[in-house]
Amino acid sequence: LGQKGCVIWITGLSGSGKSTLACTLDHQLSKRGNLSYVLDGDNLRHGLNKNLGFSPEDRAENIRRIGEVARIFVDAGVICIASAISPYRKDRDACRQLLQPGEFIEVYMNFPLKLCEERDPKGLYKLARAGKIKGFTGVDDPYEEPPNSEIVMELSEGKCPTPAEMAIQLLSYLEERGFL
Ligand code: GGZ
Repeated sequence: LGQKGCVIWITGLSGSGKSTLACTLDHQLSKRGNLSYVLDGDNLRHGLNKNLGFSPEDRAENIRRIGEVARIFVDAGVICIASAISPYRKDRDACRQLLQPGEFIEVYMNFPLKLCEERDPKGLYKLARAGKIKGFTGVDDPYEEPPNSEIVMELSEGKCPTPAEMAIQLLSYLEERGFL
């Protein structure tokens, strides 16, 4: 395959662009002839994780399962792109511990809550502010910022890299570290 398995773990608030980046990177990798697979939190909640809600325990279990599946992909030599809010530090760190040093590449989408809320592609922030969804990340459930992600995407109103630009940055990172 000319690649080595690893996990690109994309964390950040709802509406911060995790899924879009995951999908863009996935396409760029397949164009180069690499084998990758996206594990998207929201999608997996329709199948593997459909018995889970958004309590802290259920989120922990959601992230644990995604981490274990990611580990299987890495074992098979696949570049696994996981995108989930993964709001709690201990859950993300437990996934990191499943892998060899360097194989877990955390990407933090540092996008201000205010802007995620303005985007609100599915109208969920609006529902959360109205009290119709309880325990929504960033509104009434915490997002614990990652203190030392391998990569931080600094996103703000003025300067915003496009998903394609961010994906290229990730490809360079993978090349530099010998995964591609
Ligand atoms: C956060 C929620 C919630 C609550 C439903 N809190 O932006 P989306 O809509 O499409 O993606 C979000 C998705 C979050 O699933 P994850 O598996 O990534 O979450 S976690 O890592 O915390 O387990 C959002 C939607 O589900 N959603 N209710 N209460 N996001």
